[in-house]
Amino acid sequence: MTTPILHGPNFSTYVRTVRLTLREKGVAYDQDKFDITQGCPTEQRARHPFGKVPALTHGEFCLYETFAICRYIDEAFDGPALQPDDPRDRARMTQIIQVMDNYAVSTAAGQIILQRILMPILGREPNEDIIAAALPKAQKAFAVLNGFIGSGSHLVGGAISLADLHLIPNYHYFLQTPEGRAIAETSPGLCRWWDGMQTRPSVTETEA
Ligand SMILES: N[C@@H](CCC(=O)N[C@@H](CS)C(=O)NCC(=O)O)C(=O)O
Repeated sequence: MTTPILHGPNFSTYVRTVRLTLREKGVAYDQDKFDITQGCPTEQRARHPFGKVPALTHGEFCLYETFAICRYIDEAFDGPALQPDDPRDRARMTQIIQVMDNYAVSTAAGQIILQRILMPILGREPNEDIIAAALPKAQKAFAVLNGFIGSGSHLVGGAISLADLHLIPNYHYFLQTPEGRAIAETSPGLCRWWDGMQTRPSVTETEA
């Protein structure tokens, strides 16, 4: 089989989810790490009409959208299964990923991470009004994610799945903000989950 190529830089949370998936699966890959902060390169726009990262090419096949890419990697390559067999668990995994994308990443954690981490890197002050507006949404979203973990150590069932691999990059950045740490302190499920995740080789090797 041809070696897949991952297009996108390491600092991107979505790119990291694909890297985590490739590493957990044991798939060798090449990476094209252009800097999207300088604008989306023309070649990437040809792969991704919305001008975002990541994209994956595998021979003639080209794919964008992180969940679709991760499912493809899990289903097209040998290695440990990263999606549950049980239809209800698999549906729950998809639900959790959509909760993250729609309620945690774009609306809440994404805003706080952007203001607390990216703005200072760019030499700008964080906008406290944006953070204050995002915080209740982040609290709600992470309370829901904490509830999915319950008394276990994974988001779904007893094994790592694509749901965990979607949460790791955002949670890791979020813990670097005071708001994220405050949420973690009152979320025992998320703390237990992170204790189990943070020492996995896939996680330590993909840290941006
Ligand atoms: N729905 C997309 C979201 C991808 C996304 O938002 N990627 C960010 C980086 S983490 C990006 O490309 N941002 C650049 C931009 O929006 O211009 C997916 O699941 O892959």
